[in-house]
Amino acid sequence: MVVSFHDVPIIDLSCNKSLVAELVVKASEEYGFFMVMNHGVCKDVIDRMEKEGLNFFGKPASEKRLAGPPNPFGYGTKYIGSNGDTGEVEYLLLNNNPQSISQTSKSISNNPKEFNCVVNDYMEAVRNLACEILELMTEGLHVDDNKSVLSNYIRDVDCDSLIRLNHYPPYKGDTSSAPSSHSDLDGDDQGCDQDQLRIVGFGEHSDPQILTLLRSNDVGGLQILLEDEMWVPVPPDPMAFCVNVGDTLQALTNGRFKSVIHRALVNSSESRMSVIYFAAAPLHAWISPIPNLVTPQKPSLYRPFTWSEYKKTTYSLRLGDSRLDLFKVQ
Ligand code: GA4
Repeated sequence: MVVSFHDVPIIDLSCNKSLVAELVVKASEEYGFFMVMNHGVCKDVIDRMEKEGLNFFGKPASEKRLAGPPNPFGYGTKYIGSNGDTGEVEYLLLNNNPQSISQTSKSISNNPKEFNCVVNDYMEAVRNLACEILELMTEGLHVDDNKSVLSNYIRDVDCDSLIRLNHYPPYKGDTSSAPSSHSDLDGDDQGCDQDQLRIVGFGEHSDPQILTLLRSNDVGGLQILLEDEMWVPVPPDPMAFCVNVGDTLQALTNGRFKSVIHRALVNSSESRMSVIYFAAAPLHAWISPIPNLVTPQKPSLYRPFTWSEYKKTTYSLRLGDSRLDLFKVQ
């Protein structure tokens, strides 16, 4: 079977802290993915961000194009990265620090000041949540007296984090041109609702950063790939955040956590919008495993690298390429 009903881990952050820390570690080891409930991010902050996204994507194409191209920030459609990847998606890539009213914000919103304020508030709230999750991970791994050993990377003022808004309009195109050559899309429809098409909105990949926090409206489409090559649909839940382990966290944990391969399929009747926060280290930061996770039995899997070096490699490759393998110790 290709796509299955399978429970993805859902963790209630309001439960007992040491239990939560254990669950977070277990999910990061087994799936590289989990959902969090009772996360403490204010509904108003989420709603304002969602509204800005809907306002923007609701504009005529000619107006949206004025906010592009997305290099490195701004509006893009269909083309993902610059090495030939495409998808049925339009998106906005936003800077970590939109304090100053950039040219991009001016072309995104009629009220760029308000837009920047909304993005700043969202960024701060999700950064705090990401720090809390990284600290739970350190606690659950029992590796370091300094509980901030991971969260310090993304708390740094120079961190290279970013926000991405993805919009998948209902797909009205020719579904007979579905990627039938992708054997993984050929299976039965289990796990997909009726409107879920086998058209790829955003192709399979892992995230290069440390941690990803994704929130979407109540339309499904996100799927994660399990180790046994099974695609598992993630149930849409606007109240939850989906958490992905990124490649950098896989390296920092010496391979103990797995960066999750995921993709997004499109829907025939409803549009899906997701807001994604990618928590990254500063460009100059060195990425090498937490010392306690390196032992004679488990020597370093990857050579040390800077985030800048990893990012450069990532952007020189295709979406679905496995880049971390290039950093393996021979
Ligand atoms: C995947 C995760 C983030 O969305 C992103 C993407 C980036 C882009 O869209 O420009 C990349 C992709 C992502 C990995 C490989 C390269 C770069 C597109 C692409 C083909 C913003 C990121 O950091 O890496």
